[in-house]
Amino acid sequence: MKKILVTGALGQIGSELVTALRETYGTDNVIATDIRSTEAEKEKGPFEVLDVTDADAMFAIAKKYNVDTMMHLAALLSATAEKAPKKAWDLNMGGLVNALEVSRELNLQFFTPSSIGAFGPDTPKDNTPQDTIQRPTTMYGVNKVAGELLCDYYFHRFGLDTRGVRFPGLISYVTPPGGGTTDYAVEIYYEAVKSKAYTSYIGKGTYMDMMYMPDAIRAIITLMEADGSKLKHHNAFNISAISAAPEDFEKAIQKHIPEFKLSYDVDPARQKIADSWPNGIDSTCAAEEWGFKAEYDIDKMTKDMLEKIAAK
Ligand code: AKB
Repeated sequence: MKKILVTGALGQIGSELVTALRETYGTDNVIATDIRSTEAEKEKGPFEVLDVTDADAMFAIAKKYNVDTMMHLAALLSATAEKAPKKAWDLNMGGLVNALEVSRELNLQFFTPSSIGAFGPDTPKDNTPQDTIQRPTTMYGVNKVAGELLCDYYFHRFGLDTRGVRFPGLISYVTPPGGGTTDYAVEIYYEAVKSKAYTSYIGKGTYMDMMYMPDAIRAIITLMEADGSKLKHHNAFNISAISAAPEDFEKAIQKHIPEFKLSYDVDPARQKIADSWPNGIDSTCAAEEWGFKAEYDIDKMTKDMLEKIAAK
């Protein structure tokens, strides 16, 4: 990776990925794009407004900056996609096909994230294997499975160097997520600092995979830098760090804020999505093929989240 185009650069992953990539590869070698722009973003480094459904515009930007890598992040998350399934299909699949086509035409190394949302109710719930039954029941999941297959297709059919991971719910203090099912695990920290109480829309005992953003960013860069000849899988690597239910966050937060109170007001729509996802996935293939290892467990992450949010 020498010159990288990032779509969805102002989103939860993009905002931290762009910073990390610029630190590693140099500010001018990372072209941030998003559907909206701010003056502050333009001052930080190269930035272009890009609607990922506009293939010509995407091609023109990739060509203008002579990039050799595409990191395609722009997408609607699970809860939003469930409210607007057709829009999700158009954006998630249309954007992905455009990004793959631009990468094929310009021979770019390619990264896009899949998600634990690519699994469904028939998937083994615990220690979910890398290769297993998926059959998701959400539009987001359908998009993610189709995307995983499409990336594999471009690898096998065109020899494009496509790579990707299945992200758990990502937790960060920098940019809030929007429209996901796992967003409660970010909100809980902000509310713990602000009001020492949080009402969870996900019910007690609902386990999902979670990961602290520094582990997620390190995973992307490590996978992209990995020796391709050692990869048996290329796309959709399971990666996991923390399998947790709301009450696990409650306990971890109470170690720092003993008076913190968690209550529940379950949102049936998001609970249904959460119930269809695994409790925890097995990341052995990612560990074996490119050395993935998470550094943050729930306690280490909680300490850092609470300190950083309080400092904000
Ligand atoms: C969501 O909840 O939609 C995302 C995800 C797990 O892909 N955070």
